[in-house]
Amino acid sequence: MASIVLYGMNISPPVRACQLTLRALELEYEFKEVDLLAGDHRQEEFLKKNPQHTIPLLDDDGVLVWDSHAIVCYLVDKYAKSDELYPKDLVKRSQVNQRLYFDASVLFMALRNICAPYLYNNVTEIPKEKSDNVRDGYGHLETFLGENPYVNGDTLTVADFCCAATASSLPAFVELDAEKYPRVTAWLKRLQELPYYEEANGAGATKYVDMLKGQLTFL
Ligand SMILES: N[C@@H](CCC(=O)N[C@@H](CS)C(=O)NCC(=O)O)C(=O)O
Repeated sequence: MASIVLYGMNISPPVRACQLTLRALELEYEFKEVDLLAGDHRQEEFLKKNPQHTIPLLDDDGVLVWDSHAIVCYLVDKYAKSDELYPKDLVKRSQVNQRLYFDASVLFMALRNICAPYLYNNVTEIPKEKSDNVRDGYGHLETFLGENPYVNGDTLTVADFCCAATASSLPAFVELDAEKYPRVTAWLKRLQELPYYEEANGAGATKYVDMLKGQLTFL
């Protein structure tokens, strides 16, 4: 049995960010399905491992880490042959961290604040400020990218994995307008060329968008 276990569901963007990182690092891992809709994450056995009852959860031979951003950094720090995906240099790391916290606190929250009320309480009417938050998120990414291929410049980092896992799911709510956000559109296309992208993120993102698109009314 693999010593690394990832708990999750592939429709979940933060789970997919971890899968992208695991695949980029060529790590073997076991995937344990946690069905949020069936309430698996509220079962005692899961709560003992993650009292915050969120996926993804990483169990690395007994070391429990949750929050995708903490997981991807842990994986690179522990297993990567180079620090390219999560630089050790203080200044470079601070910039990658900024994008990671942006995903955690702004981009992903724009998604979660629409998705969770629908999935758990069947809230289908979405106030304009919530879809505006998605547009703001795309706008910030567009600015961060500037003329660069990746969100932190010339080099692919874990911040790309986290932001892309979320950004590729947001069209469930607001279409990514290629004319308005050409850099975001080109960046996502660039990431799609990674050999492991489709399996680690693409398929789950498509499933997520298909599941939600057309279910909601935007006010
Ligand atoms: N900041 C967290 C967010 C995790 C999160 O909210 N995951 C959702 C699924 S996409 C979840 O587990 N929801 C169940 C719950 O919060 O009870 C991360 O990046 O891991």
